[in-house]
Amino acid sequence: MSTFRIFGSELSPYSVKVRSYFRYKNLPHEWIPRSPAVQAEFQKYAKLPLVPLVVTPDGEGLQDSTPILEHFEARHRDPTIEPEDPALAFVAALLEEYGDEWGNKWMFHYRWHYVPDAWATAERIALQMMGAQGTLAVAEARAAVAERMTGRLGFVGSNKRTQPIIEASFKRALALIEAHLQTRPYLLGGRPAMADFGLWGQFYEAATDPTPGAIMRGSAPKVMAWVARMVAPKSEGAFETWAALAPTLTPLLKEEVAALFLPWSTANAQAIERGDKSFETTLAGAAWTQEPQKYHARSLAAIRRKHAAAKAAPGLEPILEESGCLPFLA
Ligand SMILES: N[C@@H](CCC(=O)N[C@@H](CS)C(=O)NCC(=O)O)C(=O)O
Repeated sequence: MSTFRIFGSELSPYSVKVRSYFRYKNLPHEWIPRSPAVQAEFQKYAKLPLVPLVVTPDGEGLQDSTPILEHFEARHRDPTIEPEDPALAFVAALLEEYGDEWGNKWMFHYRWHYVPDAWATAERIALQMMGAQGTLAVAEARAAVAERMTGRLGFVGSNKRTQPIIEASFKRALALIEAHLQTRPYLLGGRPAMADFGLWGQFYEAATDPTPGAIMRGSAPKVMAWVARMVAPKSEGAFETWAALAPTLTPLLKEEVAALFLPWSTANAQAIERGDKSFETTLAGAAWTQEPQKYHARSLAAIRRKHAAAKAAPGLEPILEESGCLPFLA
């Protein structure tokens, strides 16, 4: 098989997610850090100015990490990241979506809200982009990146009012996943699933940043081991059954996905439909306000389509009902 090219960044959760997937599937690939030196080549294939971009040996450009994983999963099944049980496969897709869309708020908030985190990350991005051009170019780029990215905090919904909700959610998810990973190497058992790739990208980035990294190292050794494992995941066994996973996975669905992520995503999509410039909602009893995020309305529609297709799967409705997810998906 010829080689795929992945244009990405070590600092981009969606890029490292796709790279880990390629490693797990043993798909031959070249990792190309995005920089001005590769910009012309990047633009030849990219429809959007976003990483990751996968270029196939036939010269097709693929973007958006979830469809990218689905594209390759349809063509290279073995080892599959999709559990045979369709109910579990939907839970994995829902957790991937939660990681991609809500987990990104933890990552982005900690990275650009706290000054040491912002400067550390801006330095790493500047080195990747401008390292070849010398110290002065790196220093200038670092300042520009820090200013641009801290200015974007509001886009993901990080502001004075939402800060406590985002930080409490990060710590809660971390504790729940820490409990869940006590007896298994991956979220659904002995091998990685869609859920691992989505959630891991965000935790991997958080682990490299000073503030959330310290929280993770201080409180979640199993999550840290999973973060390391997922850099180049290997199958260590079979997927578990829902019955085995439920005791420690239901709390994550209940307290995070149903209590925060799905109501947020629904309120966001409604605000876009109304054409509102900002929206307010209540998440688990706390007030949330932000300007709507366009992309997320599309991904909510996508997860609802996946739910409609999986609806008849034995055992799925009770899982979603018990956890409180169902009303947001129907
Ligand atoms: N939904 C997309 C998100 C991609 C994305 O937001 N990429 C960010 C980096 S994490 C990006 O390229 N931002 C533009 C930039 O940094 O210039 C995916 O899953 O691939």
